[in-house]
Amino acid sequence: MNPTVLKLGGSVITDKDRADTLDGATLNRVADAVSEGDAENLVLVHGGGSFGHHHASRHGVSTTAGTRDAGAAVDIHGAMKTLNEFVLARLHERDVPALPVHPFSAASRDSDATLVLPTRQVETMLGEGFVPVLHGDVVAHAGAGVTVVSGDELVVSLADQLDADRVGFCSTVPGVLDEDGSVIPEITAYEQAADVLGESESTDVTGGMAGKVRALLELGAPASIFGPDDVAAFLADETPGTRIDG
Ligand code: IP8
Repeated sequence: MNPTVLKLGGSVITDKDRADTLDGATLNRVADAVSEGDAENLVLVHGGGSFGHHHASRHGVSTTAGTRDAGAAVDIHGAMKTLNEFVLARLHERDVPALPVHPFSAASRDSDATLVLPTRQVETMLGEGFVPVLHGDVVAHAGAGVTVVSGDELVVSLADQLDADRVGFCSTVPGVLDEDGSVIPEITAYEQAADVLGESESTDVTGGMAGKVRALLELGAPASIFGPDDVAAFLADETPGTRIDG
């Protein structure tokens, strides 16, 4: 069985309105679902929420705007490591054998911004029965200093390199919603979602739901976008929320 990659959205596990603040209740619910589900061959990735994004915007750093200020880079990275420690602690409390993987120490971008993410350590951890937990971070970027790498980019790269069977995105919403607020069960082409998502073809891959849908349509594996209540169903091999399969 090939790995499953599950992203926990930063706004799911943190309180978006307060810097450096967890949404502890939701993180507990998600950690419960992971501990009760099938954690074999599972790779977790979490986003930045009010930890990474707060510090990145304070320093004016994004996926495209870099910094050459080492202190700023370490500040953003430090916030993400703190969040990662919280996530690991909640998983360890539930006996999930989670290990940290900090992309800053391993990944980079080349001068055309392509992400280079080594995965041998992740594969070895999986082979030894651990659950690697990566996170959105900063990375050295040729020609730009240090830029942000989003958890979504990490998921796409991991899914591709590990030949993942399934990819899940736990978001604050229960899926991709149509005009009436109902979950669209399946998206197989970008045009299907473009109207309701109201974003242009040029949307950055890390920018919002439209960009996410487009990146996921290009993945070799089916992906699902669902809310925190559906993590257990996803790990039980169901396809909650919106299934995206190009
Ligand atoms: O929340 C962003 O990760 P994302 C990470 O997955 C930082 O976009 C450092 C802002």
